[in-house]
Amino acid sequence: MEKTFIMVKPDGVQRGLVGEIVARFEKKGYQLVGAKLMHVSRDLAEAHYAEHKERPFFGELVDFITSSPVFAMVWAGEGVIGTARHMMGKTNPKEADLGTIRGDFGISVGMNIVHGSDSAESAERELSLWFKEEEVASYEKTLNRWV
Ligand code: RTP
Ligand code: MG
Repeated sequence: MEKTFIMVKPDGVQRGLVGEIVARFEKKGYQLVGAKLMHVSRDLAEAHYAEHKERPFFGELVDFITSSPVFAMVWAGEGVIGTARHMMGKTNPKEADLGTIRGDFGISVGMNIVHGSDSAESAERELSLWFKEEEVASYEKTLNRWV
């Protein structure tokens, strides 16, 4: 089953949006198979955002993601990587459609509430970075036949 890494960023946790975001993925029909509230080390933040190392906002991005706990999750289901990105909306909340997480709750690009893997390769890389094998559950979701 396809899996992706989704994270409620520090602004989302501080604003009490964890439940709202979990609910959106649950209601869509996806399956939660891993979750933890955690402080992010600088090493993990830098590894996670390695593709942006040369960008001018890299330092701020690492400062932000390590500033307060995040809620890291693994979601599973058909097409979950791409569909989760649609559900999150565009990177800049000012351009994100209403009805998406960033469009409904975000204002600035630096604090855009949620992260989601952007491809199968990113999902594989990020899941191995953030979750140990034993932290990801495998269980039958019997309602799967309805969605
Ligand atoms: P994310 O990785 O956090 O899910 O976001 P994304 O794929 O939609 O966007 P990405 O290009 O990977 O950028 C990562 C994060 O960097 C911050 N950013 N700031 N100041 C800026 O111009 C700028 N551009 C990007 C955003 O917080 C973005 O989520
Ligand atoms: Mg990204």
